[in-house]
Amino acid sequence: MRRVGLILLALVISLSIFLAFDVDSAKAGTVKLTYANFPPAPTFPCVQMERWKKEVEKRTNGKVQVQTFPGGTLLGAKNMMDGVIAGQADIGCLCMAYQPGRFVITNATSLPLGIPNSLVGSLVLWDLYKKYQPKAFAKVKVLTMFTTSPSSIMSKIPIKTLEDIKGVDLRASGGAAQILKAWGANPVGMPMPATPEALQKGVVKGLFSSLDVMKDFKFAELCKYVTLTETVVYPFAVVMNMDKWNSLPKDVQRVFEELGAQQAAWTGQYLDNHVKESIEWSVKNQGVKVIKLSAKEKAKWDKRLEPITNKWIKSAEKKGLAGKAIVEDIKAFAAMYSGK
Ligand code: 3IO
Repeated sequence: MRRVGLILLALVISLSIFLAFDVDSAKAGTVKLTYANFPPAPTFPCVQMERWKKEVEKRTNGKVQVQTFPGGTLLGAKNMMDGVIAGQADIGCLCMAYQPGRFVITNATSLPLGIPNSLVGSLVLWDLYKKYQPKAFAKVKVLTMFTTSPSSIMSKIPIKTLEDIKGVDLRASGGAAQILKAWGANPVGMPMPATPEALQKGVVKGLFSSLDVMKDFKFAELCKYVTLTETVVYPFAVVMNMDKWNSLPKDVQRVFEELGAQQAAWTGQYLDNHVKESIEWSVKNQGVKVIKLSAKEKAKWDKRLEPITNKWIKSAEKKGLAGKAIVEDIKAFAAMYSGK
């Protein structure tokens, strides 16, 4: 008799465990995703990540839950793409300028072609990606792309002329580094999160990037001068592990697809506004001086950039890419989105 009681008790316990699990998995159908990012949480790539997370959780009625990892806590600037391919994170945000040889087509957006702001840059980059479907992304699902606003020089010393910039160590990556070289600076390549220490230690005298970082990385505390060159953007991509993508329910895939262009536009608009705030804060709170090149000086700086695009076209065509068409498309898309 006692034995039967024990067996019954065991049955009841296993049944309730079974039911508890069942409730759990019914509430589930829940998809949990990890999203890795390389710079610190307050910077724009992470602000757009949080916006995407919120939007996805809302549009899927909580069916998808995204756990975000800012500050390189899951994957860093240079292993982002391979880490996502390997499944160390489900989703990752990367700056393509850090691997210029790997992302040749999309990095063409950092040629000096006159992209005027982050919104236009982001829409142009997304269209370029859609049109050319670069092989570099064959192993991942691309969720969105966006660019910074055009780069300017932030430095510890005032730079007003080509004589001033000659031989100066300035941090930049990818296409932006080529621009600095043409102006006669000495470009030093490293991802953005390594830059605060390089500035602190005096390894570089400044950097060449989008001006949001004056505030978000507090570079305004060290770099008291901005030379407003507003030349070339840095392109970014948000990629997802392909197996993970294929495992998603169709309705979730639809939400992600729909967000691709919308997220590019949102990020562009956010950054354009944020760059304005950052400059204002730098001038008002940090006493930063903003230097505008004289028209005569600007013409000299621009002239130095003229060979860059043709050189890029030749080298792209040697690799079997439609170099000229890519450049023409970037110019045409940029003109269209600028309302020209
Ligand atoms: C950038 C990268 C990480 C966080 C904020 C940022 N603002 C502009 C960039 C561009 C970039 O990747 C770079 O290295 O200049």
